[in-house]
This record gives sequence, structure tokens and C-alpha cells, in this order.
Amino acid sequence: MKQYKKYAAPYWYAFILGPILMLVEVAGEVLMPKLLANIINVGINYQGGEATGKGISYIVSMGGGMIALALVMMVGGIGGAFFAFTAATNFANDLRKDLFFKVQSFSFANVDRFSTGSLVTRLTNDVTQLQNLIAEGLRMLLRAPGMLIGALIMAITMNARLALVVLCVIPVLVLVVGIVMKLAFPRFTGMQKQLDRVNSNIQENLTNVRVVKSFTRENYEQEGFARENSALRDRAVSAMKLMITLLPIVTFIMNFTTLSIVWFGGKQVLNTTMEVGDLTAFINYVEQILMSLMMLSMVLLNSSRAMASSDRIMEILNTEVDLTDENAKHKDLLVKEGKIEFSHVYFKYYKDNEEWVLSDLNFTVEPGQTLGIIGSTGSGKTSLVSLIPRLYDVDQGPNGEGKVLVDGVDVRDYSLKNLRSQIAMVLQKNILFSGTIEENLLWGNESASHEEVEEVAKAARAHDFIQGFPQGYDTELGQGGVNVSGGQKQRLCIARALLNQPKILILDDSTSAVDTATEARIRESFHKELAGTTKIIIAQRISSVEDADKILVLDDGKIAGIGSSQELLQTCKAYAEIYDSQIDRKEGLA
Ligand code: M5T
Ligand code: MG
Repeated sequence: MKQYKKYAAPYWYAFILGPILMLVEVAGEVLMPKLLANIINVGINYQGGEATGKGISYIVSMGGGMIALALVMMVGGIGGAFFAFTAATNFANDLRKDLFFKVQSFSFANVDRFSTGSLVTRLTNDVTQLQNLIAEGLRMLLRAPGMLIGALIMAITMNARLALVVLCVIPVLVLVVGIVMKLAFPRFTGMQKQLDRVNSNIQENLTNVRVVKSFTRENYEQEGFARENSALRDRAVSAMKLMITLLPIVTFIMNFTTLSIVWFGGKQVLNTTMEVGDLTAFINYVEQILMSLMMLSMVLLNSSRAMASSDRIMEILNTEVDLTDENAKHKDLLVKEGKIEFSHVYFKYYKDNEEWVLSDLNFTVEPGQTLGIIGSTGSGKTSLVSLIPRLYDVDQGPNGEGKVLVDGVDVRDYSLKNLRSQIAMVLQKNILFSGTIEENLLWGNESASHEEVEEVAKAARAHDFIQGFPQGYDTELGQGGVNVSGGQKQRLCIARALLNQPKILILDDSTSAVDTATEARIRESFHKELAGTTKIIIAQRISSVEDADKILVLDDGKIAGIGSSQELLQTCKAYAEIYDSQIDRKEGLA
């Protein structure tokens, strides 16, 4: 609750005016039956078959009063609803914005914990549940208790004995609502969880629609979706069943009470201990009392749904971002040289696992050098380079603290912004965004000129094919870059990474879809134009790394050998084997 205060604070006026204006409406509602009673008792005063009251002028003036009151109530009602909605929508808007910021600050490890679908549900549906509760709550907060208390006072002063009937009914109603709420809460939690699953399913299928189609898995996926969707319906129905039973039960209690009032009140009228007008008004008050209880129970019931959502929202807000630069010692330090050093580096993704993904890595790359990394799939190449821009942090190894150093400084001592701005990484799984080619390339550096964009595109050997498109650099890319070929996409991603003139450039298998001749030309331009940049190139093909200053051979998370291609051929069996297999294949093909 404390955490929500800051989202309500800027709109305090709406949070206060909403309920207060609703109170104006309630005051009118409570006065209305009294005026009606006056018309019947004083204006008409129907006795012994004859009207002996004050007559038409009194009735008209009372009627006029009722109209004026209705107008005031209308203003109160409209104003109250307006401020309640203002408060709720603004609250939700700020909360959603903060949740988004928080998710953006998540480390990879944090994101891995929630599914994307669940994050989407939490930021949309769950926030909306909270928003609805606030809008409803603000309108009912004073209105329901105000009506309850007002009507009770009016009823008791009018006829205390008859009011006893009502007082007997209230505990029964409270009990019923209490039981329903207790049963409802777990069902609502279950419903939100199922909604997560449906959203995850939609999200996964839509992003991977091409794969689904190429495996003709549409039917299977439709079945899967239908299953999750039906489960959602079932859960919603089970929750709604409870809500639905509540309404008839309450109506039954209300009707029963009204009947009792007419029964007991009727007797009093016959005994002339009560006036007819008072009985009419009394019935109105009883209805108001029961209505207000009904409204309260609805708010409480909805709040049980919103509480389930609130817990899920809190889970995001309270997630500790496990990778921050709060304790960085040199926040203003920039990466200047691009020297990289691994010293006793151990790492694993799941901290409970016995096995290390990377163990005891020690090596150095000098500024401007090129390091090639080679190794079988799953040997830890991607994991290794992820540690440099701190996508993950090094773990405590068996023989003390391991470190990744850039320019001799622990990466954890840079601010994340300064560190990452100088390290460009082309990920193994590349993503482009919808927008033009030029816009996508500008991700690397927003303030770059068109000439600079062309320059990096040339370096990445992308310029020629971009020029080949009718719209050139203004060609629209589909979401994820679906309308360019795999190799073209890789080259665009390389160009994007180059635009920032990084001190360190990491290419994770980024030329796997590019033909060898083009790849050789890309390497050549790196050599010429990125002389000062330290380059790490992960590759499957020996030819991609053969001319690197150093090649690191990774095997099951350990360094099997490091050195130039010539040296490795002599010293590293694993390297020689890969070399032979690829050279053999080349000769076989020739
Ligand atoms: C090394 C595991 C993976 C493998 C090992 C990215 C990632 C990997 N792993 C996880 O448990 N969680 C993750 O998020 O770590 O994986 P890698 O570093 O991705 O290997 P690679 O880059 O050498 O392989 P490849 O196929 O890209 O050549 O056991 O299960
Ligand atoms: Mg990899």
C-alpha cells in the first residue's frame, strides 16, 4: 500500500473531491423520501376517505424542492464520477509507466524469471483491475457508508421499533458477503495466472508465426490455444458463479426485509401509531440501507479481485534488480583503450547447479587486437562474451573471486551506461525493429549523419544491397526485419553496431549466414577501419577466425587452447581436429 502512495499523491485533489461530491448525491438521496413523506402526510393527509391536508400549493412547493434537490444531486453525481475516473486513470497511467521502466531495468536473469506473456498481463490487465477498483472505490467510499448511516438515522428517528427489523438483517448480509469473498480470492488469482498462460501462448505464436507455418503446426497450435483459452473461460466462470449467486441471495434478503416492514409497519398504520407517508418513506430507507450494503459488498468483492492483481504488480515492483551499477567505484570512467582481461572467471546461469558453464577462464586481449573464439555448440562462447558488457555477472568461483577487467578496471566498477556505450555486441539472435533501414542503423548512434550511416554500411558490406532496394535507406523493414535475407540482416546488425565507433566490438556468430567471400571483405574492412577497436569474433568456421591475432578454443566451458592458428595447430588437439574436418571438407568439395 505504501508503494501506491506516490502514484496517488499528485492527484490528491481528485482522490478527495470524488468521494466528497458523491456525498452530496447521497445527502440528496437520503432527504428525498422525507420530502415524499411530507407530501403524503401533510400535503394530502388522506383520512377517513378524504384528503384533509394543506392542498396543492404545499404539494407543488415540496415538488419544487424535490426537483431542486435532484439537480444538486446530479451535479454531485457527475462531478464525483468525473474526479473518481480522473484519479483512477492517472494513477494507472503512472503506475504502468513505472512498471515499464522497472522491467526495462531488469537484468537478463530477472527477465528470465517472468515469462513475457506474464509481464504483458501484469502491465495491462492487472493494472486495469486496480484502476477499476479505484474508480469504483472512490465513488462508493463515502457514498455507501454515507447512505447506510444517513438512512439508518432517518429510519431510527422515524420509527425505532421498526428499525430493529433492519438491524437484525445486517449481520446476516455481512456473513454472506464474507463467505463469498473468502471463496472468491483464490479463484481470481487462478484466473489471472491462466490469463498469463493465454497471453504467453498468443505472444509466442505471433512472434514465431513463420516457424509455426513452416512446420505446418497451425492445427496443433490452435488446439493448444483453444485448450488454454477454455481453461481461462472455466476459471472465469467459476469465479463469476460466486459473484452471480451473491446477487439473488442479497435480493432475496432485501425482499424479505421489505415484506417484514410492510407487515409490521402495516399493523402500526392500522393502529394509527404510524402515518402512511412514513411507512412509504421507511420502506425507501430500508431499501437504501440494503442497497448501500450491497454496494459495499460489491466493492469488497471487486477488491478481492484487484488484490490478486495488486500482488502480481507488487512482485514486479519489489523484484530486486540483481545487476546494477549502484556500487560502481568509478561511475564517470569511460572505456578508452579496449583492453580485455579475464582472471579466474567462473560462471553459471542457475546458481543451484553443480556444473559450471564457464570455469577458470584466464586470458588477455590487447587494445586493437582481434580475438577469435571457436568451440562446439553449447561450449559457452555466448556466455563468455556476455560477461564483458555485464549482461550477466561473474560468479564466485572455488578459488576466490573471478574478475572481468576492461582497461584494467573491473567491469562492475563502471557505470552500466559508460561500459555498454563503448562495447558493441552483435547478438547471435539478431533483432531489427519495424521502421526504415536508416532508422534501424541509427539505433547505434542517434546523432549520426547520413554519411556516417553509409560509411558503416559500406564497412559491413551492406551498402550495395541497400542501394539495390527501390527505396534504398528508406526501405521499411517488417517487424524483426522479416523482409531481408538472413545474411542481409546480419550485415545490417553489424553496421548498426559499428555506428557508435565502439572501443570493443563483439560479433557472436554474426556472419554465419554470409557467404565466405563477402565475409572476407567484411574482415578486410574491419582490419582497415577498426584498427583501434578490440574485436572478438565468435565463429563456427575456421576461416572466419584464422587470421585473428589470437584464437581461443573453448571446450565445455574451459579453455582448451589459446594462440595463433599456427601455434594451435601444433599445440591444441581440439583445434587441429576442427581444422582438419573443415579443410578436408573444403578439399572434398573442390
Ligand atoms: C553454454 C547454457 C546452455 C549451454 C551453456 C544462453 C544460455 C545458455 N545456457 C543457459 O543455461 N541459459 C542461457 O540463457 O549454457 O551456452 P552458450 O554460451 O550459449 O553456448 P555457445 O554460444 O557456445 O553455443 P552455440 O550453439 O551458440 O555455438 O549448456 O544450455
Ligand atoms: Mg552461442
